[in-house]
Amino acid sequence: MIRLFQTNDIRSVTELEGVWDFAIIDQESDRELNYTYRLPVPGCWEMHPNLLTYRGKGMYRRTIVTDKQTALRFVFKGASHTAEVYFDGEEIARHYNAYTAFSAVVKHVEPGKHELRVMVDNSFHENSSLHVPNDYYAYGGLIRPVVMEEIGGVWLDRIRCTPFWENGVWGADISVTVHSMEQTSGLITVRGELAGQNLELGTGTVQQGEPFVLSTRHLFPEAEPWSEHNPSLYLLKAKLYREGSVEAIDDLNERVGFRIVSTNDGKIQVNGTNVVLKGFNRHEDHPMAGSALTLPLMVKDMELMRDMGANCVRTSHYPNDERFLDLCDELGMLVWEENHARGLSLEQMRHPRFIEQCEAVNREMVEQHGNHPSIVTWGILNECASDTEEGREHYKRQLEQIRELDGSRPLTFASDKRMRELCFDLADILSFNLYPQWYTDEDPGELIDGLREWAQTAGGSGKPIIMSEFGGDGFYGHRSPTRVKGTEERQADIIESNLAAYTSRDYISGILIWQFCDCRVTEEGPWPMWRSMTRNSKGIVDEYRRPKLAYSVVKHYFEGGM
Ligand code: ADA
Repeated sequence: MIRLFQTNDIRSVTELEGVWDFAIIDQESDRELNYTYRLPVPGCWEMHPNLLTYRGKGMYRRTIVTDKQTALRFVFKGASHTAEVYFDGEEIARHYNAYTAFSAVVKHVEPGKHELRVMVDNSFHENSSLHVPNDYYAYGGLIRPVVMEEIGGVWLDRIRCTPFWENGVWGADISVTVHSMEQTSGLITVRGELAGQNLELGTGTVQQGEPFVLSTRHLFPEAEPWSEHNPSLYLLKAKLYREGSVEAIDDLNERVGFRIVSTNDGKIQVNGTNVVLKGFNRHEDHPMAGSALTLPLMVKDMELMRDMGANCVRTSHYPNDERFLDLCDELGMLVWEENHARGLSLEQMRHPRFIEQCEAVNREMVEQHGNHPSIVTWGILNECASDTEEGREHYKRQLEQIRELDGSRPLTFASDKRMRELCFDLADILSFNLYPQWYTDEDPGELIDGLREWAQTAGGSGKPIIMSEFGGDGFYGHRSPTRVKGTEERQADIIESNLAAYTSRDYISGILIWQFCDCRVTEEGPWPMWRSMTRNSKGIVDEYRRPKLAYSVVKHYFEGGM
């Protein structure tokens, strides 16, 4: 399934879901060995018994059949993590980063059979600055849907809809990006439909190769707002016409909601009402699926989080599958979505590709996910070198980039730097990753009171505060009256003392537990030495989603209201 709503009524769209041929690429010769495997797409190759820990390159292959001359656009929602795409042997796309989509167009496709091959690499190669050995697993494969679309000479690439509230009426800034592959420029018109209104989205002349953007502003007096408790969604339908023609030649649907997010007086507001985010950090990980969670598994995660009373999820530490974000939109789950970077040292941030790779993921994240009303904040660079002047330059540059791409959401980053933090003045929300009672013996309440006071003088005055990570390991089934570290009892104690402290402090606008479920970590680097069972076991449910003792503690505090 591509999305939880229909993305097109006119354009022919086929999900290339199925079992594809797969060959390991030999490290020495850099050529594919025999296609001995048949792997599911979407999927992670680690789910195959021979590839449980395979790190390297692999080639996916399948046949495409067309019965007419056409142009094809392939959309890869997620290839983990470096990809090259070949159509009939010709390279048509390259992409880095597992967690954002990319596409490629083949202009002339003759009727008949064609070969689509995708090289995927999950090795920590020298050009990879963000996928590095880490406290989560870098799986291999086509982990998200692959889509094939038939397009004409002119086509709609994307729609962006940014809602606003002005003089007591809802409105939206809508922009549509059109592409042309035709040699002659042509006049086109885009018309749309949203919230029961017909819209003129603009007219203009498109030129070959240059993306053409039409921007308009509309009011929707009848629109119902989207909120946590009443997540009203609307289909925004856009249709593309050639000048003088009554038949649309292409179309694109997006699903949007009317809501605004602000920060004021140390609080976060959705539609002007203060909200407290309570929920989880979540990795896309499951022993039976890797990072390619199926829709039922996503729904299960959502049900468990909601059962505990959560209203928020942080997509730690990368942009998530669109279908999960669609679910959040439908259920009124508030989302902190963040770019892809976890715990990079200054030295790692000096990687020659770091700036370019971060900028790409930031742009793709905002362009691809900007229409989800559930996303209330964008985050960047979890626990990177924000305590150095050089690191600060990166935070500044990236926050500016995202603000330019989307001025409608507050920005944040999760810091573990305590009083060494140098970047709080750059963000709209202050987010603290602290692990009192686990990595230290500190009292959670006293710790955050002290840091809050300090932050007022360090660029954070008047800004909302989120406890973005806290928790401790609890090994599922390891119970003992000693309550030593690692037991489920001790984990429940740690969660309890943290939640008691944070829920009783009015100035806290967000409480996000590390983490929802246990996750696999990489065997490379120091991780297996630091993480028993090569797993981060701070989940409130284990990797199979079995609740630990802390589950009922969380439910008690989150459901108790705050
Ligand atoms: C960090 C980090 C998480 C995880 C966590 C932990 O704060 O952001 O990815 O590594 O600590 O378990 O220690």
